[in-house]
Amino acid sequence: AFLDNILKHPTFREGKVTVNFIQNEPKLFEIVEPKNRANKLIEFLGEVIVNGNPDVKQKNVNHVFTKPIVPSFNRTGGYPKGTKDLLTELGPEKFSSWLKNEKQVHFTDTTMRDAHQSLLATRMRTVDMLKVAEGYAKNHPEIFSMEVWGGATFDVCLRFLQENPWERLELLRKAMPNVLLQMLIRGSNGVGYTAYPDNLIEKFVEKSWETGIDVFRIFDSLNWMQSIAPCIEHVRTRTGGLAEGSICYTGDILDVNKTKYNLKYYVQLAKEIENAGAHILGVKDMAGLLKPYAAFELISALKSELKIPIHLHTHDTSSLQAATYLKAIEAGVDVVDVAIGGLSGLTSQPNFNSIVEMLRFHERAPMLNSEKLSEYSNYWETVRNYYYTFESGLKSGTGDVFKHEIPGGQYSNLKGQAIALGLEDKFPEITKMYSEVNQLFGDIIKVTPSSKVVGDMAQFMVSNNLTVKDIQEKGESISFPQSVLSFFKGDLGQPVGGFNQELQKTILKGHKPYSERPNAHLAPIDFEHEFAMFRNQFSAGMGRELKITDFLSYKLYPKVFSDAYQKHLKYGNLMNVPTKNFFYGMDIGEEIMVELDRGKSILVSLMLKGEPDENGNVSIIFKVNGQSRSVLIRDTS
Ligand code: 3PY
Ligand code: ZN
Repeated sequence: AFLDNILKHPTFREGKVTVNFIQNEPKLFEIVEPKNRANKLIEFLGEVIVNGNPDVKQKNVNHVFTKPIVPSFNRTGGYPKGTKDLLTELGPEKFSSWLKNEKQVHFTDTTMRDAHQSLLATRMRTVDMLKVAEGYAKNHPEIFSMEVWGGATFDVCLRFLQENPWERLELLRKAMPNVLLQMLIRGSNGVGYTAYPDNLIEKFVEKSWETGIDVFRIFDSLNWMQSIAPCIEHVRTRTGGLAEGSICYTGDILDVNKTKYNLKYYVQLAKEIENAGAHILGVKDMAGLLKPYAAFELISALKSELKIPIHLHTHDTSSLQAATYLKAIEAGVDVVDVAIGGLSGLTSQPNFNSIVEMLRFHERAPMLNSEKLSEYSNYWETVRNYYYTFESGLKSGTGDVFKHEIPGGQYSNLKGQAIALGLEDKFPEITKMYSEVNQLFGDIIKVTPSSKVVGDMAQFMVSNNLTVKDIQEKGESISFPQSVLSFFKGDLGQPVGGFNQELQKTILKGHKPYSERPNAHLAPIDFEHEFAMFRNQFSAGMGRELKITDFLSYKLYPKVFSDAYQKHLKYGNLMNVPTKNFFYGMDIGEEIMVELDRGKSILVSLMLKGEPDENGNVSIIFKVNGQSRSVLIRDTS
């Protein structure tokens, strides 16, 4: 193992060894006990069986799981040509013109990103996506794009699922080589909640493209061009993909009393995005506030003022948004975002299957196999059942969204947080406070991360029994949440119309705000040097050598990455553990097959679970490939 440490060491590999190498590198003497992967796996399963998965707050022991049926597809034949092939053939500029000239309306399927981010707190695991990815791409090559990455998925993969988000993307790319893969990127905030150095975002975009992303939906949480434009430029210069610069929609353009975000404002912003070099304009209605008649006006205006195609995104929180799509389609929208039936509706996107039916016999009807779409809806409906613990509890659409304006993706999280803090009964109060905070802040665009600031403030006020008046009158004596301080300092950029300056003073208490791009304050990354240090710090690897993409994960989420790394050392790769067992453990007598490495699977069954001994340790006996193995787990529950 010592020799192995030397051979794996970056200094050795780069041939830069000096006479003091061994003396100067104490890490070489750290001999990690080579723990067999099967042992690591049963250690993990034992832990979940005894103490539960810490991410699962409520487990229903009587929950019934049924096996999802994977729709049939041609396993041996090749992939029919799709939009990815077309992009390769035409390049981004010509592709954009092709899209604009299409008569039929096109679709982005958000099932593997926004749908579960909005309904199931982003917990969908790669293993459940991979079961249907190939078949879906073969059965539905007419789809414009599959949104599979970015937004909150990056963080959640590492933080809660013990998955490598880059590996997810790589595998999905392999399974769906013919259709465009799409991601959501928060401008200068990347896939995080704060600003990062420009060259980090640039490298991130480059590696995302190399790993599999074709369409980059770029937005800024305050609609700030200074954050959107550089990201469009990264896509144009570092990739061969499509830059979809996006406007975030809030308010109501039909309301003549609301003058801040009116039609003129959106058209102007859209033109700036087009001028910055976007290949497509995204209209990102993150809270589902774009009503049908407003959609007709907005899309008509954008279609006549812009040369690039328009891609509309919404959330069906109010249950009205199918009508919005109908009017947008009549107004000439080029692409709309939908989620497959079983994961659609409410805070997710409108129902793909139903929208296809809505358009049947219409002149812009898509060419899609609706029978097959139904089979996929059934698959996802059954899979969804495995994630019951992450459901938000929302049962019907709500017209209140037009008042509180909470983005779909935040709604389920906020509800979950309220439950965790024992504030469930105060949820209506929190949503009301959310809208009051928004007004107090000057009516800002609310989408990750600015929406988190408003949410944090609303929760803070409700839990401390504070009113807006209290903030205005006694704000000097209140210490505000960190995200609120940071926002008023300028860390997320500048809101439309600037900050409420009086409130800014009260909140910052003498700290000076700034109005330049937050990234301008951040030192660029020295990739060569820092990547070498990173490899040194995490020298045991993750069953493989660490790559530049791991380094990017680390730079975006240092603590989350370090924790995931530690867990990986302890438990190994958990990506292929079936979802039921990953979240809820195993039943006595249950037998599962887990792929440890490509092509290498083991059969694990749970034989016996003992009672805690006097030290609180529980003995668990498994059968692994027919041989008994036991683990001792401390009961900390
Ligand atoms: C995200 O930023 O993750 C979003 O989905 C915003 O709507
Ligand atoms: Zn969304």
